[in-house]
Amino acid sequence: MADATVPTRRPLVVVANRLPVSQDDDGTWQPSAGGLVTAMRPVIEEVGGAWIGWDGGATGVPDRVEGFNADLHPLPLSRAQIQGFYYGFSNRTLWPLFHDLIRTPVIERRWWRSYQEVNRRFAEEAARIEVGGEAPLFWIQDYHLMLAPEMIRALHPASPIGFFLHIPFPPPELFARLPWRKELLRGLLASDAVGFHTARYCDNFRRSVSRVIPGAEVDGDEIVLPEGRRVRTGAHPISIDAGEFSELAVDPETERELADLREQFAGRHVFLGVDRLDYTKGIRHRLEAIELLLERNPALRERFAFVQIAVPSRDDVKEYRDLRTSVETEVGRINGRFTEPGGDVPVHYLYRGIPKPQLAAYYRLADVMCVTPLKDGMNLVAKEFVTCQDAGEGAGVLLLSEFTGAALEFGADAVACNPFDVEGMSFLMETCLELEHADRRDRVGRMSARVRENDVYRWVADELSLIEEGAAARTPEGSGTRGT
Ligand code: GDG
Repeated sequence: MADATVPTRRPLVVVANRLPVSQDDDGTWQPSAGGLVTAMRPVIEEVGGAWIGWDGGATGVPDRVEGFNADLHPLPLSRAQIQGFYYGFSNRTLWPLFHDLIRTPVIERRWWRSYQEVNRRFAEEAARIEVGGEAPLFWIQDYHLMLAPEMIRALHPASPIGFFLHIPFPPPELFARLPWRKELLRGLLASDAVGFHTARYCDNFRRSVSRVIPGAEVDGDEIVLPEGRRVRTGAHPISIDAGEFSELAVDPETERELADLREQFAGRHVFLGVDRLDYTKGIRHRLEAIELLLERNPALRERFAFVQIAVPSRDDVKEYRDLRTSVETEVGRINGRFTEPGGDVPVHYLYRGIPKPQLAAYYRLADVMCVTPLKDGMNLVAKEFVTCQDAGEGAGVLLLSEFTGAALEFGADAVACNPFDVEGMSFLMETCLELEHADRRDRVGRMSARVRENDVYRWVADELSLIEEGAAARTPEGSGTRGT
């Protein structure tokens, strides 16, 4: 854990699409394994607080779980709200629009109404929260809840409010296509601070504000609204708990899994992909590049395996079902083309999530990790890979799309690729195999050091500091103008 102190003494209320708990097969509830929850645990341990999230259809969510010092506020949603707010506006309108229109965003007024209605429900739940005497700090997460800051502000005028966007913020020309662009920006601008992964997304947001909100001006990192209130913006790349992944990488269970995998893939160059099955992740383009690689290099075919772990995602949405069909068709085609009788298939496709020790074993096994999204806010898989490789003294190569947030952090230590250039990507796959061992090892070491320095605890600390600073400037004693 990087050296970061907790920058707030207030109770923390996280408002996110999902709750931070999950249920085991035996029915017991525990904190979820995701990065956001891991990062928040130590902070919440110290200051206490609450977490508001959609219950995901689960019943019997407890008020609290062991090991997580926050009251849980599960929100049930109706079937119509799940369709309109979640699958509709969040995942068929905002998701493609914010990922550079890789698919065409669908504009539906009834989804927008549902989005407003559900954001209001989150805000009303926030208004009910009682966490001791001091005004809590509200931290709202991600694109599902962009209206919530304004709605919460109306109910909690004194509280610091912050928002963090986990996906890219698009350039103003693309954002302008949304009929409700002004409403979304007004929703966000009620925050004291709005955080993004990269300076580019931050800049896109500020430029959209100055185009769309009459009288709003950009002053350095701040936005000055017509009424004089200032909103901070900041670029804080999310990360992982590097210590946890370093330990996991050499855990006895991981070592056992790794020994099995090494036996199974003996004598082969292993290429790996780990993604939610999402059209932003560039899985189709990656498969096409692999096909070209094998086509050009007959001698490689017997010494090659590509493992794609594809975690099922949003399969209620047509675009995702279509993607699954096309990926599986492509896998079948490549295997049909290059498998020899009695030989192994070149593409091993797993349509499921796997347990963490097995995931860490794959990260250690891989000679080339293919992180090739067409667009990705950050991409934590890249950070997990270099951390596990380094802990296991590996020399795996990271092939990394320049359209990920992570590319900015790793610079030339990753092999940068443009996934739209499929043929170019297939040549870079060869380059990855040609790098000297010492060079590969040095690259892994440098990338892993960067993840350690900028781990997820640093991200939380930086974000909370920005929110506290923004709120301090809004109060009468602060330097800024008093706000709403
Ligand atoms: C969004 C943004 C941003 C994957 N397969 C398995 C598994 N995973 C875990 C990985 C990683 C996480 O899922 C995926 O995180 P990513 O960052 O790669 O991608 P998104 O889900 O699209 O996340 C993204 C992120 O939010 C955070 O702000 O980086 O840009 O799109 O942690 O380890 N975990 C297990 N088994 C699997 O098979 N256990």
